[in-house]
Amino acid sequence: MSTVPESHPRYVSLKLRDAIVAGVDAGITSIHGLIAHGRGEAFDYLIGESTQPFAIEACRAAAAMLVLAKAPVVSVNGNAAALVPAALVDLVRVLGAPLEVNIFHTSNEREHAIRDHLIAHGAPRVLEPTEDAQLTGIDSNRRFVHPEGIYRADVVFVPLEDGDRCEALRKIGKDVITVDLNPMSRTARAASVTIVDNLVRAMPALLNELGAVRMLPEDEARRLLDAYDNELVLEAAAQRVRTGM
Ligand code: PTJ
Repeated sequence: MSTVPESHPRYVSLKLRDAIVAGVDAGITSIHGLIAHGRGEAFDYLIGESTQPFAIEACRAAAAMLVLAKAPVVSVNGNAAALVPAALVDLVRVLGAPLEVNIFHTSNEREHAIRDHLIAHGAPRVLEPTEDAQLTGIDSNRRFVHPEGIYRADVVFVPLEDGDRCEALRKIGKDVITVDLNPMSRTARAASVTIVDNLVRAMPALLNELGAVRMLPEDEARRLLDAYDNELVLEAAAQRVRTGM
């Protein structure tokens, strides 16, 4: 681990790098995850490294979607597991939903390591991919899912998604909530709700909105979700990237 002093102006960003590097060292995060993180950093820098109103709006809609879901599931890859394991566990505890390990870069060892890491953080139930249930329209390792998780889910929360699977999940009728710092990515555009924010800030914001939305009557949560427009949110995020406003 680096010995970055707290007074360093890039302290938080450097600590996040440490977390991703530690994930790679622990066999949780793919080496490619370092590159993905760097892409995220660049966009985070452009949006001002803070949670913007368009992200809060998306978190509120995501909370409504999760509260209204019949069978929600939280899909976890190597980057998410390294950055926010405890918050992912908090989320599934509130929802009574399973966590499901689902990674792009094929590795059984890494799947088990992610599962064990989540369990060590208190996860009540962690599903792993199976060959019994496969998603259609996707060729990567991400097609292998669990019959009681992603396969039967109506809403999939999947931070740092890849565009292919997001599109495939939407095509088979599932709603997808993603967290992606790039508002122009294929995932961001294909998802039902896109939270354009760093995952480490998006998780507490989502949990906060979930606390409030859970208290609403069902029809109010539905109204909130119906009024949400992901295209407008992405437009606001893209404008922030382009202009800083
Ligand atoms: O563990 P695996 O095998 O499933 O691999 C996971 C990664 C993330 C390596 C894989 O899904 C991948 O290659 O992702 P991409 O296609 O590089 O996309 C990553 C997206 O996430 C990019 O649009 C980044 O801007 C964004 N991103 C990176 N870090 C963060 C982020 N978005 C939110 N919060 C972050 N911390």
